[in-house]
Amino acid sequence: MQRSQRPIVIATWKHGYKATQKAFDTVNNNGLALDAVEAGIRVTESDSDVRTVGYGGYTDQDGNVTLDASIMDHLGNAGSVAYLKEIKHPISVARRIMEKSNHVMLVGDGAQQFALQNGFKKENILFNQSKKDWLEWKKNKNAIKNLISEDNHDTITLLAIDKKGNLAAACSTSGLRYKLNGRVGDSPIIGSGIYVDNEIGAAGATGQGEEIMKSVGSFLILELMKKGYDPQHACEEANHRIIKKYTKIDFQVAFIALRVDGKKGASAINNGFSYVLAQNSKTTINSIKGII
Ligand code: SD4
Repeated sequence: MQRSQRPIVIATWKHGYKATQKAFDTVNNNGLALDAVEAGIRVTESDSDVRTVGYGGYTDQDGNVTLDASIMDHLGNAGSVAYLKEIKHPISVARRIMEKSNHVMLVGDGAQQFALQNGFKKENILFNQSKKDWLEWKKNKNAIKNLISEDNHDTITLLAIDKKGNLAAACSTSGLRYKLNGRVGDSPIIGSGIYVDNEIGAAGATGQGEEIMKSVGSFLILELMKKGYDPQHACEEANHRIIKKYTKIDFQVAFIALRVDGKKGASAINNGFSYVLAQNSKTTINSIKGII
């Protein structure tokens, strides 16, 4: 298959606009796909308006912001962090783990220790409004029922192709709002939250992490593409495999994919999902109709 000669970036959710532009600028200026996805995700991690990524993220049930992130390059190298506290850019810690340690994944105190030893600073990442929202939620814990709403789902997942036709993927999240202390989602799990096979393409996920983990969604999409599914059908099939387990679905899962030739796919179980695409120096927000 002919590799794309033109840079392309795709991101989950419309809030990924600024991240997509940053990533696209990076690849468009001859940067690596890996640098592009990291740079893009850092934009969202710093943005307190995005309430489920980095600074500004919602807390867990105990009022702590705990972050998950992962990154993967065109050589199949991967790094990830989970349950990381008080560090503003988990995506950069994930990359440092990939590049500077013999491991793929560090969690909790160990991940924080590694970050501090590698030049990252401890910072207060609890946004005032997140604390207020948590105190409010504690008064009436049943108030959040709608797991499908965009407010509760906006992990940033970015996929990029650079001018050499190489791929990279990354994602970052504060996970599900008011999750149990210790809960980790799909985002830092290589193969679930993201996956790259530079011969085929890249895929990434957002939504109810438990469902994405149980189906190893991003790896599944790459394997389907290897079998000949185009990126759109591969994303849809990954969702169908989840849907067929249930008679009633009250959660959202969405996938995005990019093939080496530049063809993209995006699919969501429910309405409300959007993705951002940057191509030919044009960035667009695209809403997706849910499968069910
Ligand atoms: C998680 N998948 O922790 C993440 C949450 C998410 O959009 O994507 N929200 O389960």
